[in-house]
Amino acid sequence: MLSKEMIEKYVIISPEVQNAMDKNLPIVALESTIISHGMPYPQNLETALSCERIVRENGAVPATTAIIKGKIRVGLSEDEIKFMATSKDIIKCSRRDYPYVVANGLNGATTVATSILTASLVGIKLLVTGGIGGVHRGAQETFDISRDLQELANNDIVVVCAGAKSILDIGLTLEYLETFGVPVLGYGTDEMPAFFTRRSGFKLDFKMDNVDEIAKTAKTKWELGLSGGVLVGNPIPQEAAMNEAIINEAIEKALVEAEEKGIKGKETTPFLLDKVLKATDGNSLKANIVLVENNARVGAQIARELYS
Ligand code: PSU
Ligand code: MN
Repeated sequence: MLSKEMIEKYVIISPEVQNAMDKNLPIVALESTIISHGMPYPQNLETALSCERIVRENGAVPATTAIIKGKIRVGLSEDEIKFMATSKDIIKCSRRDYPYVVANGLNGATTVATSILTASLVGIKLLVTGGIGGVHRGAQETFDISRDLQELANNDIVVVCAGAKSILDIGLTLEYLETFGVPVLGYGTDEMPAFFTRRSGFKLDFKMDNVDEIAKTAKTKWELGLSGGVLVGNPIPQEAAMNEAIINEAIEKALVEAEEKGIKGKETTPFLLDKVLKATDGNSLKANIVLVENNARVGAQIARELYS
């Protein structure tokens, strides 16, 4: 955690989140890259607001993270969320970009990596996202491994996601997490979910049917001095899950197009997300919204156990 002095210098915590911190109420951090770069307007705005509402309805306080005019923000107002959803000059901000964006008074959307980092600066223990970044397909050649995995490994936080998209190499992503000691818990499943679909074919070691088991695992990890994160794979609700063949075809095509166009680095994930969305006539966007909202609900429930 940052010292009080450094929090004052660099961070603005919203009154609602500050009040929750003072009273030790459950807090759920939410990322902002999904708002600025992961979904089109107006669904990005609607989803960001509905996730905040769902977190509140489930007894926790939402803390959307971002960098606005160089200030690290924990908890945004509705107007600020709208700004993140509509402004064109928002940098997708990973750890590498973070000090530059802050030092130069710029606007940054926090990825899972920098949302974890931001949450940890102020001591928040849980983050909700849609899908995490991971080891990209072909990473053996490109070295493209999302910073999300390292931040997850290095910070004491529970991250709730709907698994990883098969734009990534899910098997290698799980291997990487194992190397860095991150438990991956399947909520009601014994497989790593694949974001748009409930199954990926990759088995998880731990299936948990109750949120208190998840909170207990995280607490035990930290009490034992085993610092670092815990990843929860929460499958998309059955009724919203996509047809596996259709989504896989869209992903394969998007990967070929990215290769042909020479898309690299931080552009890769937003490029693939956009192509998949277009190839599925917007159906993938509907699925995406349902799964994020579902994560917000489960995340708030886990947070309540964590803080109890
Ligand atoms: N996966 C999604 N939607 C997203 C992202 C990932 O299904 O919006 C975003 C998240 O913010 C994640 C980031 O942290 O992309 C990963 O980017 P990269 O692969 O460049 O590390
Ligand atoms: Mn990358």
